[in-house]
Amino acid sequence: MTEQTLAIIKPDAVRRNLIGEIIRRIEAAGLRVAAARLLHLTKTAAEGFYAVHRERPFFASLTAFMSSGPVMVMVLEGDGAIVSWRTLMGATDPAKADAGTIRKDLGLGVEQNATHGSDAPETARTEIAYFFSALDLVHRE
Ligand code: 3AN
Repeated sequence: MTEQTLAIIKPDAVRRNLIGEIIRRIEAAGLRVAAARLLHLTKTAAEGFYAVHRERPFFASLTAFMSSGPVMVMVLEGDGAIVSWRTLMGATDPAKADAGTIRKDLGLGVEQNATHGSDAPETARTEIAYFFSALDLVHRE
């Protein structure tokens, strides 16, 4: 089933000039970029995005990191895009991620782990709407 998911190239990866390398992997896996934007989140915008993690001990540090430099937010589209993108990223902790995944190859640690991806259809809808309006999305064959 064709799905959409939200992907973020996090500040650690943008800082290391890895935007192209990450999009290369996305396209090589058969996922299509349906919308993309480079932006620098404010601390408040990062807190809004990660609101479900508000009570977690790493919330302050995570939102400070996510607002520390530009991020690239994207909508990815394709068959089973949510799981495909999470598989391509690998486990949250790069040390535990499978060989060949983005986080294993490019992640620096559990916080600076290069990318974000929605974990379920409902989350994907909410996260896409946080950054994009319907008019921003292109439909591709
Ligand atoms: P995922 O992004 O793999 O779905 P979540 O939802 O558990 O992982 O965590 C959201 C984000 O919070 C992660 N991408 C990671 O950057 C950060 N994070 C998770 N666990 C920790 C931790 N123990 N310390 C610091 N940051 C963390």
